[in-house]
Amino acid sequence: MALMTGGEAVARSLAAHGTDVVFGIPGNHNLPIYEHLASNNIRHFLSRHEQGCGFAADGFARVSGRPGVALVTAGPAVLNTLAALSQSYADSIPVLMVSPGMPLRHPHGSTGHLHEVKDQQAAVDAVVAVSHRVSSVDEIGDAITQAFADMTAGRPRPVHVEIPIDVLDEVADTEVGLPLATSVVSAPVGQLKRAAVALAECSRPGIVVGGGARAASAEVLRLAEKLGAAVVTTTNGKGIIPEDHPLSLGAGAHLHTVAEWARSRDVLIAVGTDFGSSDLWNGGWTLDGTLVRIDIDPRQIGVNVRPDVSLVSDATTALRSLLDLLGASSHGDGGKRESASWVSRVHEEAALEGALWEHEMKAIAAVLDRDAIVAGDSAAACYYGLRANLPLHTPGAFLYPTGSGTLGYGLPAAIGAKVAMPERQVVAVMGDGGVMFTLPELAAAAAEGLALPLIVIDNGGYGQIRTNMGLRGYEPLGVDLPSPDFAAAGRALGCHGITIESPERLSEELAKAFVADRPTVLHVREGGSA
Ligand SMILES: Cc1ncc(C[n+]2csc(CCOP(=O)(O)OP(=O)(O)O)c2C)c(N)n1
Repeated sequence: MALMTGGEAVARSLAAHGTDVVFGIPGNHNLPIYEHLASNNIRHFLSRHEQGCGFAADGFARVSGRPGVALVTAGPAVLNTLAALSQSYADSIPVLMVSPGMPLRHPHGSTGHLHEVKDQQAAVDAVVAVSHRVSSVDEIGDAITQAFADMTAGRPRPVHVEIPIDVLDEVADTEVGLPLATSVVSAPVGQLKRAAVALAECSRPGIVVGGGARAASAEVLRLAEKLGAAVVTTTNGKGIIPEDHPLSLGAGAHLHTVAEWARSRDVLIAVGTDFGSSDLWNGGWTLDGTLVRIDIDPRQIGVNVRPDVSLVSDATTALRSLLDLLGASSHGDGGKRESASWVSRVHEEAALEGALWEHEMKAIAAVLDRDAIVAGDSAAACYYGLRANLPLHTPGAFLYPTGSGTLGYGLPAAIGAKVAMPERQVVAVMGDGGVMFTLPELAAAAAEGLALPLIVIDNGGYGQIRTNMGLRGYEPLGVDLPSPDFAAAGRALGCHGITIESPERLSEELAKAFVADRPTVLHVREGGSA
């Protein structure tokens, strides 16, 4: 026990859980927490809008495997984080948002208190897994401990801890929240044996992995090689096996050839994926074989596609058990030959779909390290171009707003990733529409001297929406945006800024940007030059 304010209890409890950086913006109400960040060795990264704090915490979590923390003030600041938290919820990313709330005895309704919201906690609770409002200094440690347990045991999802502003300043004799040991969920042996028998007896196995398999890449690869099974990943699973591996079908789960491949499997094993339409947007898959599904969340395991064998389990644990049960048996060679023909057909379809961005993809690929991290946005260049055409080789290497499709994600998520992994290449790729949602975050990255390239692929507006209006026979409305000079905008915000006229130049400038003293905006006109 020790005497401390609520603000100090928050900072000390975060530090006790390994938090060494928070993405935040200070305001009058959260100052009692700010007072204790430095003394607890917590670095403060100053974002330029609270949505940027949320996205950066998300990017940090995706590449580090540790929860990202956003620290904002009450009211409008909290509301500004909601689209980002909702994105993290959709993609099962562990993000903790810590915020003040109205005083303990604040009545609902309108009293004119600074940053008052009718019901702040209910607003946040609508988009996160759990929002907890503490009512005393004593509760703070436990609330932070519980928040980390929620994010790290079971399905990771965003959580919120709200501390009333009077509690932040109150002094009490209390304890710091310490981490809880959380156990790993594993499937019953009987179910594992059923799955192993199906795999041992099949002749055309296949594997699909989603974000829930990020920590199990070694096991996924071992199983694929043992079975000779090709592996397709969802967008969030991109890179779980190296995409130049002969058994990798890449991340184009929506492609027609992939749906055909999936249908022709006599056993398909799905790990940590929801079969969501934001991945399978061409109408989903029809499966004729046996579906073995591994998911840590019992509420998820039957969603969209009903499994024949369901393994509610942590992915690594279930895959290790299956590998043990399969023992030395292997029917890899025939499978590898069959898989090879699918791999080339899938690559052909992906290349056709991404043809418009072919030169940019090649120019980017030419200068990427094997462990490079790419943050995309809800832009056609990302979902048609780089998702299935830019090979990435490590789990969590592709940051993308899959489920919620929130524009503006790419840049702040890349910032969070670069803060987590300063030694790795990180690049953001965004459309000219989406980049305007979070462009000010460039100033935050510049202030920290991050060597972060931002490639803006400019088609003069909301390209995909323009296309969809055309398909419906509408006159274009609200989709044509006069292109700003993005290179100049970058320079005005403290970055380097370059207008790119050719793919060769993109490779050259990107290579320089990866080692520059600050971020670099690379403005590319869709199809080649600006
Ligand atoms: C926050 C948010 N608002 C609106 C949309 C709807 N939307 C989806 S794609 C798109 C156009 C994006 O334009 P751009 O980033 O330039 O990419 P492009 O479609 O041109 O490739 C819009 C407005 C969205 N996904 N997210």
